Amino acid sequence: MPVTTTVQPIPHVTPKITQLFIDNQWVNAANGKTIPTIDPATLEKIADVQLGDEVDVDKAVAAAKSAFALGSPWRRMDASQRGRLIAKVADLIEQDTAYLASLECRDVGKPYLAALHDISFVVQILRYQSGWTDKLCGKTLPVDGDFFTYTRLEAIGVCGIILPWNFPLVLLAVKVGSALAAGCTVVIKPAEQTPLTALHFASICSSAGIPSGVVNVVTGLGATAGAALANHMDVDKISFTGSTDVGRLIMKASAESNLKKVTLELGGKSPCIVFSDANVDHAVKMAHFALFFNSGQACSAASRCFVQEDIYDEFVAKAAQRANEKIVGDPFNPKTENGPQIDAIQHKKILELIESGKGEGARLVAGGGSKEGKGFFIEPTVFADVTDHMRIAREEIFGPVQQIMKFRSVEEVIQRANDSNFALAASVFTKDINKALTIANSIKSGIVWINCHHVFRTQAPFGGCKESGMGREYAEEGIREYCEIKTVTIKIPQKNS
Ligand code: TXE
Repeated sequence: MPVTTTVQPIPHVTPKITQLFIDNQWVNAANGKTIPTIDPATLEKIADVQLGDEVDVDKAVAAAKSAFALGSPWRRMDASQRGRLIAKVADLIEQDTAYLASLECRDVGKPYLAALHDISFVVQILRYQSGWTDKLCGKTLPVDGDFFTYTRLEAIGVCGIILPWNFPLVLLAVKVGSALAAGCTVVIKPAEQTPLTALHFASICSSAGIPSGVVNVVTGLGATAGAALANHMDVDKISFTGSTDVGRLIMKASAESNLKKVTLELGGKSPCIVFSDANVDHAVKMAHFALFFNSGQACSAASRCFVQEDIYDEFVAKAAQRANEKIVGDPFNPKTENGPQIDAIQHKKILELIESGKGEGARLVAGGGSKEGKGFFIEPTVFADVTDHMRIAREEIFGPVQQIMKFRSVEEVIQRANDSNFALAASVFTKDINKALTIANSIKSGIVWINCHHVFRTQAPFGGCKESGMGREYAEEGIREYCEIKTVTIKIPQKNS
């Protein structure tokens, strides 16, 4: 997707808004507390935002419930008008590209160019969803007997949207845009590390004319604000992206409260399979991108790279060289390829896993430690000769650490690639279409990329199997996740087929 560098960044950007957004009002948290949000590249405080908790979540859910009440302006609005409002939100986001990309760059620590790309993708997502509002149709059904039956797609209701910090505005747009397209109302709980763009999104929704209470944002911690949403009796659905551990807590909260619907987009340990007939330079470049994209903080990161034995040594040498050349540093420097990790907890977790790799006998061929300087930087790291039982081959590292393993045959690599609790994505590099399709049909995962990786498109569904989650996002499927199907049957005197 084309991204223009002519949109200049605002390097020391600070947020215009730091309050909660409830029922179209900007308010402080009821407890009067705030929480700082930190720039992970400099460790400077960007701003203090409200530390919302259960009390604020209750108010936001009440507002969202009332906005969804029968006869409300949102419920009575034409579907086409709902679409126009979502499209208006997209237009306003596009107008604020420099501000939003700069905020995202500073709050997440992602390179400005990558942040620009995110904002451009957000606009595409919302425009796509805006076109779906008046095309979500039920069916008429030829049922047995003298009846006329049709189905209606109805909005689920109040949706709790719990977000992570790796793609804050993209994931917000995917979830909230789909929910609004279906006619739902939302309470958004951004990640505590990256709350800023969600607050600006709320102000844009208000400017676009989205009715009061339809979009609400409560910033705060997962264990309080997030858990309050997951346990709430008036929340009809939770859409969550984050860790598998918290995904389990959300399912449990649903089971123990009102059996709200749940969509989960969780961790991964995605394989990237490189056959010896592939173009090695292209495969090295793509496997590198597949892992190091967003500093390794992507759920579909290719964190198990299986390389066929004949090209293994060449691949390892080139992969190490590419990692050593990577420019890691100030996200506002246009030459920077990777910024820091999000926070001290992730930084520590990644370094600990790197040490486990060294300890378990993997061969370190690039990086291997923290990078000098203030922020949460880690050297681009590559391990070769990784075996399937090492922790770095089994656990989600979520950092710039590539694992390379050797394989011999198609059958062997299929068995090894499938030997994981996760099943989100996979990629395969080969010139042989039969091999590519054999892999595509045999790997358990929600997504397979052939001779490419991380191709995210608003028209194509995305989501995982096994412990990588449930449900799909993007595309028509993603919007249908926010709908219930109602079957209406009418007794008729006599049918004529
Ligand atoms: O995630 P959490 P963390 C993975 C990745 C990473 C690990 C931990 O492996 O290293 O998770 O990251 C909210 N009830 N991913 O700790 O805790 C929290 O406030 C309700 C993969 O940041 O799952 C935040 O808004 N909500 C992933 C969101 O959940 C709760 C992206 C995610 O936080 C909660 C991020 C609770 N009890 C991490 N506890 C991906 N799939 O892309 C926390 N939260």
